[in-house]
Amino acid sequence: MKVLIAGIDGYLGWSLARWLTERDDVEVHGVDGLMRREWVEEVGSASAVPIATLPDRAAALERRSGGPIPFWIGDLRDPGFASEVVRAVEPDAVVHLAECPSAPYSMMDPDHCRFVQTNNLLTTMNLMFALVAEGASAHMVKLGTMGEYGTPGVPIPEGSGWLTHEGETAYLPFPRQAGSWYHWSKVHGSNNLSFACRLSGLRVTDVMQGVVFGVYPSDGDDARLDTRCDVDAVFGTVIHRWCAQAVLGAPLTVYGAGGQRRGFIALEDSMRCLQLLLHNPPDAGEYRVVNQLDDVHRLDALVERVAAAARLHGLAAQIEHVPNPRLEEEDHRYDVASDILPSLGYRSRHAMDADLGAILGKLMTTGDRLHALEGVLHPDVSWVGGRRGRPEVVEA
Ligand code: USQ
Repeated sequence: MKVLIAGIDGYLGWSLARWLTERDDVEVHGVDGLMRREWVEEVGSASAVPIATLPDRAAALERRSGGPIPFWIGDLRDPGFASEVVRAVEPDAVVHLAECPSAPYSMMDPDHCRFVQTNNLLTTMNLMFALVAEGASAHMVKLGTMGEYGTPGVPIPEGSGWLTHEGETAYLPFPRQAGSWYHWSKVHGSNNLSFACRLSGLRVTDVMQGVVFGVYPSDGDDARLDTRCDVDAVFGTVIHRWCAQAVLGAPLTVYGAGGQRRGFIALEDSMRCLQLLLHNPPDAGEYRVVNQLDDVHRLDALVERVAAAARLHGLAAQIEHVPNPRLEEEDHRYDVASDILPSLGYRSRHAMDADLGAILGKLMTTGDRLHALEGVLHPDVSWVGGRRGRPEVVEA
């Protein structure tokens, strides 16, 4: 199988390139505009784990796997470029991870909202039309998000459900209630893909993924193979941030009351799921929605678990509730159906405490690099006020 990974330079994209070349008989090709590096730099941050350039990573992976990892560098917002790549690679599947993944980034101001939505919608649309032009036989695995559903207060089905209105019942897409401009960009992309399947016979798996955490298992031999790990308040996801705060001796920040519930999945399990979906494509014309998460955790319980793991590493982890910069419910129900992946044979293999230990261990080796990120850990993007900016340091 020939797989094109769009967004091969990102946290998930690079992990997937490694996973498929090291554990599967799959020919991996990649495309990336290297924008994630620029966005993170724009907010004054960097990956806490140092990462090599894409050519260096690919060279290291080629050496490891023995086969070439061809990649293209370019902007998938350009329809000509997207078509050129798809035409040249002739993939059996495209894993589309080439979107801006940050809710806070999209909430900074109207320009960042416009950027995130146009970027995410155009890359999806361009890949979609490129696949249709090539006959629509390739399978697109598109990364959506569990955040598309929001927290509706009733059980969340896998994409669609039986909905009753005025006494009549029909099987319909479940209403989406996203909580940031970024999460809405994913909803709009989902709608477009669902229509493209009906219209053009495209086959799509739209992955509603929970919050991913973890560092890629390191063999300790070639640091160029490492995947990124962001911990700042804009691009860092919550578990990575708490681990970084613990290592730095800063309080672990819980936004608001802490009764928020989210679905989480370990990086390796996320890779396992994507691999399984690639090997089990939907029929031509089918738009398949998959909820990809393992455990649902309440944040106030989860933070205790991260703090306990940190204490085992000799770190004095304190917990602090800070005013919530987001507009989100802080105590709610979260019952999510996730049946398709288990029906394909998926079983989670991760042990959360071991994964937390691995993240903490990795961050503890980063030394000055992590300390340099101390200033970008505190949330400075508010859902209602945009980017507040950090307080200026006044020289005496
Ligand atoms: N949170 C804290 N403290 C922090 C950071 C976050 O309490 O220091 C809280 C947030 O308020 C939120 C939860 O933790 O309730 C998750 O926040 P997050 O920043 O880890 O995740 P989120 O912004 O929802 O987005 C992340 C990824 C995104 C993916 C999504 C899956 O960045 O790409 O789509 O997780 S999900 O959350 O299921 O929608």
